[in-house]
Amino acid sequence: MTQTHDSDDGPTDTTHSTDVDLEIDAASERDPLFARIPRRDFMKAGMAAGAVGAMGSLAGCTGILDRDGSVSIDDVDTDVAPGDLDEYYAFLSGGHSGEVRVYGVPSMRQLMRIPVFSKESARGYGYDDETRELLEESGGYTWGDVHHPRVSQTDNEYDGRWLFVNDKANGRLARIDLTYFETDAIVDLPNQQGTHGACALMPDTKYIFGVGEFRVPMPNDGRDLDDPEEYTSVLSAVDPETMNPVFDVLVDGNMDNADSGKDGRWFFGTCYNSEEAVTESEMTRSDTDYVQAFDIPAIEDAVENGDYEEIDGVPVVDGTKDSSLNGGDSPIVHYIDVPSNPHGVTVTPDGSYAIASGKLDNTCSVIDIARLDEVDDLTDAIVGQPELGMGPLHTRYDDRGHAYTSLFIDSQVVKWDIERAVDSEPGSDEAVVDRIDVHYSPGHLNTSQSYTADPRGDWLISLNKHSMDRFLPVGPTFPVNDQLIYIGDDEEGMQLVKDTPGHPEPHDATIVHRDNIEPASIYDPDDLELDPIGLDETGIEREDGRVHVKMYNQRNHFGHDTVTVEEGDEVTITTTNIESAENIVHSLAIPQYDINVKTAPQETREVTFTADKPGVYWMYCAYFCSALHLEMRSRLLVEPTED
Ligand code: RUQ
Ligand code: CUA
Ligand code: CA
Repeated sequence: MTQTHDSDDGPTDTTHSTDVDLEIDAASERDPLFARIPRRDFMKAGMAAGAVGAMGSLAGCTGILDRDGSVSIDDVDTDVAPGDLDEYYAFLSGGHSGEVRVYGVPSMRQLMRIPVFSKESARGYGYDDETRELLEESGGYTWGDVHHPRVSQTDNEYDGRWLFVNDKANGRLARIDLTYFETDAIVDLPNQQGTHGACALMPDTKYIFGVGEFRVPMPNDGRDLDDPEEYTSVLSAVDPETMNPVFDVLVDGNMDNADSGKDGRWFFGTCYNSEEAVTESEMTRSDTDYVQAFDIPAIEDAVENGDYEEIDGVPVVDGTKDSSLNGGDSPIVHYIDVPSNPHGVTVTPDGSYAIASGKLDNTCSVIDIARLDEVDDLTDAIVGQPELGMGPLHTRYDDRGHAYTSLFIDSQVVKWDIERAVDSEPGSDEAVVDRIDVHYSPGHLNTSQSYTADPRGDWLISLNKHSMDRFLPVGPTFPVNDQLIYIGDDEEGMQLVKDTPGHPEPHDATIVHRDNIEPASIYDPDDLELDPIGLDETGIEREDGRVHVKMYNQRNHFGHDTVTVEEGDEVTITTTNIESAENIVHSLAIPQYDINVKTAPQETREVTFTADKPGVYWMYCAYFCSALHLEMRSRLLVEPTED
């Protein structure tokens, strides 16, 4: 989604304007997407704003026209006092920074950053041998584009084991171990470029799915370069334990976002490029695109029966419309026509509906999952299509039957009643119960425990792409704005609680109750590959130009005061933090050798380098650990070779 705006535009607060035409003109100037929405939809948007304005005067409902974006938070206990802990973890994707960020909710304090696809010196990630190999063996790229963090579940409840994220840039999925809050596996999906959605099959995280957005030839080895009809897009299933690909499903069109049903059978994806086109104007030509509904057990049967072609080591099952596997009574992929270019799709907490957001259409489509087996015409499974506002992108849930949809163009979050949407006419806005302005242009939003069968319905984070006037200016690259909204009071309506500036660029978040996560505070050496180096196990071993330095580290020294090697030696240093007290982290930094390896208590890491620069190098601890932190240093002497 790109947006252009004139620098003197300022924020366009559409809900405060009474002149509908004016607000549309301002918005269409800012957003080329806007200009493409048919005029009738502009009128509908105007009408919708009017209708909600009227509703705002009803007793007990805070109208949007009263909102100025700085709602009083008197009634909401949002403060987490110094020394108090948050109730929730929020895992935010880091977009093209290649990392994941951990926030506390409701404080919105940033607690930790977890590097995934990019090196990060403070965590030593990409600097020790193991994490360097992880990055190298998964393609050797220096960055990734993380959009969608999903926490593993057992029985449709977050189980705190793993967090999975995608790399849209290089077609990868990664796994973060939530005991240690660190990346422990990355898989490069062989037949997929532009892995967008990252989701798991529920209720028990049987597979992780990479959702292939970019259509490319398969294999993408130089064939069919300019032959777009030969390009393909696949859904890739990965085993969460081994992180190995299990199967791919070839689809018509492409895939964008996705979500799982709750009972292990259905998996849903959106497709905005049913045109199978390569330009933006062609991709928006058709009036309809699809929601794809994958019947996972039927796909597993096809794999079992050998109904696949193996490409790049992965069984690829043909799920295109013309496939014989889609011919009979139980197709493996259902293609449900929905209005042009849908974006997000999520399944309601009770597993009844898959709700796809319209993006170019002002509605969401509510698909009754049980009807997929019953209807002849799949569009008959669409049982509701509420009019919500302009640019609906993503939808999440509370515990009271409401859905919350982000409106990119209207810069709002709209709250609506799911059953009321089913009961009302398609295109009516009767289901809307509340709207709130956000600042500005929300992509994703998320609510506490939203992907589970049991959302909490108290907090919502709106992840806004633009922040215009919300923060002190910091030059032409603006922070994004992650806003915290309290949704726990249906009478008062949604209340904006906090603005949180963010580094580019979170897309999505998963908000998990702290009871569902059990992080370790020191390492269990049994969980690590390397054997620890204890107090009596230091040593320097030398064999054929290879030097192995074994040393521990603790307050305030390393296991060797001096390490002497020869120019050209290949040196491996194994270092164990032998502290048993929590929170005492050390690092091994070696100047001019580009090394900074972190070790937390009971952690062992290894780093290998060629000692190609003769001289004296002060190996030191870069992690502030104690009063004698500065003194925690030893010499690496690299003796010049004699000619
Ligand atoms: S998708 S908001 Cu990955 Cu909506 Cu970005
Ligand atoms: Cu150890 Cu600073
Ligand atoms: Ca399209």
